[in-house]
Amino acid sequence: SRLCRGRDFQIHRVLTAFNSAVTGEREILLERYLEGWDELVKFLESLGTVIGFISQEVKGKLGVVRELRRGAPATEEEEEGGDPYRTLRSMMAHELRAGLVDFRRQSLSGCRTLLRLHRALHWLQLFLRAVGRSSAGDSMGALCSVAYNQALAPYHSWLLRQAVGVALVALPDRAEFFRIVCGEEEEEEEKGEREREGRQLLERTVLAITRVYNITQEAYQANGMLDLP
Ligand code: 1PZ
Repeated sequence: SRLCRGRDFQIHRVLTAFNSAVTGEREILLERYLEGWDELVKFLESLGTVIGFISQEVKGKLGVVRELRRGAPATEEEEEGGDPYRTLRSMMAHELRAGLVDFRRQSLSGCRTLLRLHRALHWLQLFLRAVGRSSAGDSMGALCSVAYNQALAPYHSWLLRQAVGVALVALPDRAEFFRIVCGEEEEEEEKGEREREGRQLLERTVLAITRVYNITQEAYQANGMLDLP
């Protein structure tokens, strides 16, 4: 096993973070949501340097939301001692009230920033579902780009789509993918077991992500924010 296990990607941490991001009132806790993404960044970083610009992009978006959160004292209208960036809905209410959300041109809001992560979560949902249904020999790059074309490409420029196409060619193969997701037992006979466990964890993770995605989607829809520039 590895020396620095704790810093490696662990899919169960993605599962835990996204599961605990949803409260009984169907609120999304931003801290947990961002933690889920932190773990996904570790996964991206384990895929190698060509994917580097994608993890940089995600880290940048996470940084923007965290920076806004740090710099936002609760106003009087908001709960006493309350953190306006505690949940997705409180962030939306706060930024709308503070006039931070620009519906016509690009602005620096948590709402427009998290919307990019939200769309990426859609991509991830589609991709992981496809991976779960895949069989040995299927190309990860192909699964990736089918999901990309559906979930993200419509929001990206032609140039960016070409760059993504190049990056996806450098993706590891399916076996390597499962090794990253499920840990690395060396014994040959453990491979089948590892893949079964991996599939189960994948399924549960997809469910957790789907729940977060659907609640987030409703909140953006309710505020007419699905197209924020
Ligand atoms: C498993 C391999 C990963 C494949 C990733 C699939 C393709 C993702 C392509 C991401 C391109 C990132 C470059 C920057 C794009 C930005 O212009 C846009 C819009 O932001 P704006 O310019 O409006 O501020 N950013 C995004 O669309 C966010 C995309 C994040 C993609 C993350 C995908 C990985 C998810 C986790 C995987 C474990």
